[in-house]
Amino acid sequence: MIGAERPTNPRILFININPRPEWSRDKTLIYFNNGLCQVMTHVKKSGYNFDLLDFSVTPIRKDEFVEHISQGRFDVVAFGGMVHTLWQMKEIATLVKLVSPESCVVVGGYATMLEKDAVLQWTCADVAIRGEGEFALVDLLERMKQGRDFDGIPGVAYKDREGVIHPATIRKPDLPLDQKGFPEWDLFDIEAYIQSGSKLVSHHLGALRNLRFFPIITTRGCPFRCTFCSNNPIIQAHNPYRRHSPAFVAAMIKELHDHYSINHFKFLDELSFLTKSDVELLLDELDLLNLDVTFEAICRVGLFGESDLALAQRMKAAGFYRLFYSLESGSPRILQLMNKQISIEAFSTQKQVLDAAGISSGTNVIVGYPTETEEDIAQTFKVCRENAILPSVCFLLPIPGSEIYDLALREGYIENEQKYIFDIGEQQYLKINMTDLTDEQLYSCTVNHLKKIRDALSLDVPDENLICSVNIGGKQNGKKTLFVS
Ligand code: B12
Ligand code: SF4
Repeated sequence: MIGAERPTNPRILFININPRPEWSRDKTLIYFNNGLCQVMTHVKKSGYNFDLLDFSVTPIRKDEFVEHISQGRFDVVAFGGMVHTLWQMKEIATLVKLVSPESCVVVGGYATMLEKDAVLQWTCADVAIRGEGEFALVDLLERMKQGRDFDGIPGVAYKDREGVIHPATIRKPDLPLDQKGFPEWDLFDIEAYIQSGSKLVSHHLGALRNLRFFPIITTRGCPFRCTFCSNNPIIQAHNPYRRHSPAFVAAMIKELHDHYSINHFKFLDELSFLTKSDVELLLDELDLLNLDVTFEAICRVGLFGESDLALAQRMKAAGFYRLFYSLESGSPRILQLMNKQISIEAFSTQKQVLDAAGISSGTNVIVGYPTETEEDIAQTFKVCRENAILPSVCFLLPIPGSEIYDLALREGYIENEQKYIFDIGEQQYLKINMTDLTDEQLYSCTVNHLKKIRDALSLDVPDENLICSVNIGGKQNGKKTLFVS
């Protein structure tokens, strides 16, 4: 409990939630949690010891979890997650407080960005760390050692012993990114992640070679404000778009290559490259490394114009295998409503330039934007068909923080926020239909368009995988389970 007498060396347990509990290292893919790893790295560097329960690598039964908590007598139990994992965070917090009421439950990650201290109101968590967690958590541990409360620690909202919530605004970044250093990847069972990821990526990319895949973070934030994305002005003010220096990224790649034999890197950024100069500067560093590795990264439509073939070819030579850039819609009207700030012509040009350079393209489209008609949807898939690309598809899902979420609230699509958020599910499921079309019309017209593209491209994708390329589990409104039985 906050304010209680504190031990000089808090016993700390980190939990890595598996965002898709139905996924496991054997069945599909588990994604390395770079954010939590970064936090744990800093806590370790600051002189603290801790345990880790990694539900992604080792799913456990509820009774095993309860036993672990009751035996461990932890002073701090810390975990993070997206809004989409709030239901799991709630369940864990409830169990921990039940078994070990004196433990301080600390939560972090995107879920804490919810307004009105929702994460503290709606769960048994004691502390919500809002924004980057590395330094905030260490500040909190220091206060605990001193037996003091958490007032005034930037980004730390908490409940006091009386249950009164002390709010906090989102913490500003503490250091220039490079100064945070590399995550200590082997605080986790990194080999389990490499094995699991490589299997899926090989499947998608068509057995490249003895592939060893790992995701890396090279930037934070995104400067754009698409209306469906949770990147809003408040988050952006505290999580401005920043990039690691090219030298840092290259050194990180070399470290992962030399120590863990990683040879395929996925940049898991919101936006890996904003400008051509970002690309060029990284390529200069990668040229110096001269490693036999491949990459996938994220950019936006419009990065490569007609005159940029040479740059794309240079990227290909450096190992860039695939670039993701989202079209989202083929209807100029809908693109404008989305504030996407791209053009369809630029999408086509970029696809052609990358094709010519031998770089594969991945794109996403969103179906179900307010006012969208069957004609708009047809336009979207026409653009995809003409550009010979089978898109991944999301149905518009109002995510807290986004303009679309506010609209969905205002227009009564979301009646009970708490219930909606705990059951939010994923964008591959049609949850809220904000168009004038019926659910059936939206769904069937999407699938029909996808079938046509698949057939035109002679792709071997079963009907049931056209929207969800892999089974993401957790069916809409289905029963969700956090622990294994
Ligand atoms: C990897 C990833 C995933 C992985 C999960 C990885 C994992 N093991 O958790 C997978 C592929 C499963 C995934 C799925 C989805 N994702 Co995702 N994902 C990401 C991605 C690309 C990278 C995350 C990352 O590593 N960031 C870098 C690290 C350094 O930042 P961070 O995680 O925020 O961590 C910092 C702080 O948040 C905090 N912190 C984090 N954890 C903790 C824990 C503690 C204890 C503390 C104190 C602090 C703390 O400190 C960290 C260091 O500064 C982000 C985009 C991005 N680049 O952030 C999207 C992102 C997080 N995902 C997003 C979305 C929308 C989804 C999906 C809903 C998409 C869909 N299919 O519908 C699903 C939901 C899945 C589910 N069932 O929950 C949104 C978040 C929405 C939100 N507001 O919550 C993001 C921001 C992308 C976006 N711009 O839309 N995702
Ligand atoms: S959708 Fe992509 S480009 Fe748009 S704000 Fe979100 S991260 Fe940035």
